[in-house]
Amino acid sequence: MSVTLIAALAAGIAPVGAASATPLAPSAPTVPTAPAPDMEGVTAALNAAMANGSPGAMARYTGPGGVQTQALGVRDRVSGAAMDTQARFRIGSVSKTFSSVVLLQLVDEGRLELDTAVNSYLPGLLPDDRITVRHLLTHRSGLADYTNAMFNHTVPGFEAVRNRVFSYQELVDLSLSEPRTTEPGVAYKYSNTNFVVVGMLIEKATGRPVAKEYQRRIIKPLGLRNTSYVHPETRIKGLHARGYLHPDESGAPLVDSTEQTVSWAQSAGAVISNPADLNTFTTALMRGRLLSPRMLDAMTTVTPTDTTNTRFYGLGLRRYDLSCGTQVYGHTGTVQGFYTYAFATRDGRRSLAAMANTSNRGAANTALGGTLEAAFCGKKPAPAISAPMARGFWALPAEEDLPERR
Ligand code: HEL
Repeated sequence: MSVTLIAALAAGIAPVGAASATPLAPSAPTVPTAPAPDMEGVTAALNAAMANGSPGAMARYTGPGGVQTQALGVRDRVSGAAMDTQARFRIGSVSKTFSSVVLLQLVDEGRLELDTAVNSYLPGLLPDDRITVRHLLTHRSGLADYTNAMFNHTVPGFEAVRNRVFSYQELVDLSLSEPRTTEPGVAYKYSNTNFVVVGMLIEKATGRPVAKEYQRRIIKPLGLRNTSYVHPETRIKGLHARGYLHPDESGAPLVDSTEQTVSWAQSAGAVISNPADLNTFTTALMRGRLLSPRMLDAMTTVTPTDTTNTRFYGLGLRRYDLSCGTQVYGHTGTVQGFYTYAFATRDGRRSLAAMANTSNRGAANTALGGTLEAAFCGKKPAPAISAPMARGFWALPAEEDLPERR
């Protein structure tokens, strides 16, 4: 239950506004001071996730003042073990950002091109030669998301696939058995199929499994000791949180969904990580440690995903515009038993990773999203907030991409 302030500065970042030996000349440019994180607000958001059905929740923030963490509730309902900010968990679609980084590195190496047809690399895979690599990364291919039908009925859908091992081709075939949702390039429509095809492209271009490419291009260079691509092994090794899935039927007991192959997602969602590694990943990404400036520009060039003008998507990357005007980049994840948020500011100076060990409970996910406002916008002076602002960004449902699953 304790808020831990770790004095060591995160990743060697100099504190903004720290005392300087030489006074600044009046004309010196001023560095805008980032608001201190509102850890009480973060704690309130985690408590709200728990009040909405999550057994536990946690967050880890890094910024100019150091690292601050909060862990509440339990990571194991049977043993009663407390939630732990070092625990590993399934990060779901935050994996898409990992896949996107690998693919964009391959573009930089001249092995793939963003505006080339997928079929020129994987002949005959898709029924439309107009679908490009960029359409996949921006969710504008029109390829149906086979997981909508797969998980239409939550627990039976999950139990039917939790131990299954799919080939990429089988997943693409599931998508192609459904009508396409849009003409290529015309509209944003989130689909796991896009990132399954991204995985196929990575394997085709490199001749190696995606697990190896994540390892050599991201995990090893950043020293992410708690991060791995795990498929089809079903266990989460080491210290981890157990995940608890809410059935659709109200009042039905939670289903322990920790062990699964995640074969239905693979390169769209099979990475396991922990908060510190997610902070390191999003920070490194924004600071240009993983991509060239050209590729990072491409990745962070976004279009809106809804009509609120606060949510955007780039290349395997979300941008959320918070109520204080701060923009944060990263991804969200929903995999049975786990909700995740992993975001950083564009300069990489501040980052937040938050997790609740439950899913199929939109209110818990929305509440967890409240950690972003608190962490990046800091404390809000009550009288200064207008009524619409006070209702806040996070009055919006968290699963805007998934209306059929609320
Ligand atoms: S959905 C999302 C999230 N993404 C997409 C991906 C991921 N996760 C999935 O596709 C999992 C779908 C089933 C999840 C399951 C539950 O809540 O555990 N729900 C049901 O079975 C409902 N019937 C767009 C939300 C993202 O944030 O990007 O992760």
